Amino acid sequence: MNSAQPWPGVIRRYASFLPVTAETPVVTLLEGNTPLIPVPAFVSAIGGRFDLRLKYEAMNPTCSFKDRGMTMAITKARERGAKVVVCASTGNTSASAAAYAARAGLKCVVLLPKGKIAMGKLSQALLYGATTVSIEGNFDDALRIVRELGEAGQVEVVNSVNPVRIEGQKTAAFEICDALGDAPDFHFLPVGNAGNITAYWKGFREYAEAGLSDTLPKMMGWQAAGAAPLVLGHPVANPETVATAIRIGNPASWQGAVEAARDSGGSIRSVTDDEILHAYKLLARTEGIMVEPACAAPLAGLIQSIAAGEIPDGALVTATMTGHGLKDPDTAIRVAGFEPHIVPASKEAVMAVMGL
Ligand code: AN7
Repeated sequence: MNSAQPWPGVIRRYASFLPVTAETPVVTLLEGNTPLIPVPAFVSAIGGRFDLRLKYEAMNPTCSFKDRGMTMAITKARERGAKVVVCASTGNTSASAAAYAARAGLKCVVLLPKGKIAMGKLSQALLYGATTVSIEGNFDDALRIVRELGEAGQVEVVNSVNPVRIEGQKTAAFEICDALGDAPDFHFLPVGNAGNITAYWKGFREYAEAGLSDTLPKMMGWQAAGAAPLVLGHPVANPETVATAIRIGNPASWQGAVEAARDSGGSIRSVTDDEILHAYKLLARTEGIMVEPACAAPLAGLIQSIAAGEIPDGALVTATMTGHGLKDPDTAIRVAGFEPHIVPASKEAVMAVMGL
């Protein structure tokens, strides 16, 4: 694409890789084209000797990677003449669905696990005008109900069980290859419902098959220890983790995730909540980059991989930072470890705080 032209969103940019035609009524908020940020200070703080770049998906219109799949899902829903879209969500899918449905003039219904949604995400679904339903259960319960609604045939399901979601999300792998000139050696990312690891692996393979990249990365997926069905090899009935985005016990794209790890020579492993929060704070303090807790799972995973001697010196490593830190301000304030100093409105009082 001519770099002098404005970014057209992921569907128009990568149309030849997507199930669209010239007549498809594209619904876009100009998602994609997110930065790939080098983070040398973080790498040195964790004792690595490699080049790490973060695919900062927080820069999408609703501040998560979900917008790549949602532009596809809502576009196809409109093409098919659907009137109502519905999804289950740990928060980001609902924010994205609500935004793109508003843009398309479709009715949107989101099913959320009661009390386990980060405040930023809930605020988005509500403000975009989605009918917001709190299920007295977890994400897996909500997705089961959504599948049942889909089978009844009156609504369009926009969860990643809808294959066009995966198609849209694979564009992030294309962008990484475009930015680097080839695929990285390793790609790290968080795994919840497992759509994204499936999508990235598909994207990396399709770009290589098209001759636009030469190599394939090892796919390194990370779950939270309290919600690690892919690591344990069986569904988890009551998943728990501080990283509510990936609080999922029975991932829909189970098979896709297993294949991505196996076929790429990578793995899917887990990190504890303590490891997640350590990496979350460390990234913020060393690089000035705020991500939501789920994104810190692959960062904590990198620390494990360094200890295991898995990352050769000089390797090129990418990691997806799937959502913005502002999605979950409560966790940020809790983890920060201090609160504002409250002082009288005088220069002297501020100087005292500064130790002057
Ligand atoms: C920030 O929004 O499942 O493995 O319902 O929000 O593709 O599910 C979110 C998942 C990682 C995991 N990081 O991706 C939902 C939802 C963030 C996320 C994941 C999610 P998948």
